[in-house]
Amino acid sequence: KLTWDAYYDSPEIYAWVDEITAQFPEIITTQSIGKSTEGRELMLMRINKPSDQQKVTVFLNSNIHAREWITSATTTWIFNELLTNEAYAAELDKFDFHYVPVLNPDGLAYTHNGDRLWRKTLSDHDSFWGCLGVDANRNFDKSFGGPGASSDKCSETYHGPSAFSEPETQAVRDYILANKDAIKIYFDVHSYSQLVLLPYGDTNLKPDDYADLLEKGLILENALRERHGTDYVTGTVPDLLYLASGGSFDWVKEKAGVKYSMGIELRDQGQYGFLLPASQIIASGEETLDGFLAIFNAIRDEI
Ligand code: 0X9
Ligand code: ZN
Ligand code: ZN
Repeated sequence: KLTWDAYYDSPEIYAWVDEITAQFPEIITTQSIGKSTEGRELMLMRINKPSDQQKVTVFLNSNIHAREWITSATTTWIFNELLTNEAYAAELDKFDFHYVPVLNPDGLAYTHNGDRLWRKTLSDHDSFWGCLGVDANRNFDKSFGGPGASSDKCSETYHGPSAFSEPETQAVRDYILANKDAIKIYFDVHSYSQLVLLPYGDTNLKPDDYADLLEKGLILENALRERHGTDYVTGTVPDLLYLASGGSFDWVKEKAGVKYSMGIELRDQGQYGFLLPASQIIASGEETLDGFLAIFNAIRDEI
């Protein structure tokens, strides 16, 4: 039972998915989009409420990086709230959601029972030193192996032996390519630093439609700040962090053609970092839901 006053591993998160799906069978369907290296299900929720209105489809994934526990905590809170709080009923008439709560369940399990600060997947690519895992957010086929990724199998940012070497990134690729005409918005949820991340990550060049992305990113930033005064900053990955090739939202924008393809780095700014107290989950959920609804509606108004 998720109570959002603690952090959970994928079995508890998937139990919540099953429970809420049973509660709203006419709105939610679930499907497996693949299996992780260790055989865990990569579960996707489709939230599709029958409605007369023109819907905009949003794809969102969290916990691509294992140690970023606040990401699945925040997104499960958000979808639980959207589904159970009547105040948001009208929002479900406007948006369909394709949601992967845990993209890296092997890594997440390892952060619960082995190394709390593990980031990568747990695939075995025959490292001489026995190092495991690939940084799934360096494994997408956009500037694969370029700046900000490592060829060292023991590195935290190891890009993998080839683009899409990981079953977790293959699953996202295949699902998005199969649904790319429907999907209008893609969000990759990370922590920490309180940033709205815009493409690209692999180059200092900005996309041609960067002004549109920046305008929407600022809408998210400002709506999020209103709830609890939490300060976020909006910009491209290299402007705010560093160059990072092979990232998910770069591939989704450039190769799948999803215009509004971006990321967010949730709380905090480094005081607790990845070890953010669970007492902040609900506030993170509240402010991030406000921000997401503001940006989703702004994009929908434009489409
Ligand atoms: O380095 C990353 O993958 C992300 N930061 S984190 O501290 N959560 O690891 C930034 C996202 C970069 N996104 C793309 N390059 N598309
Ligand atoms: Zn991350
Ligand atoms: Zn609050």
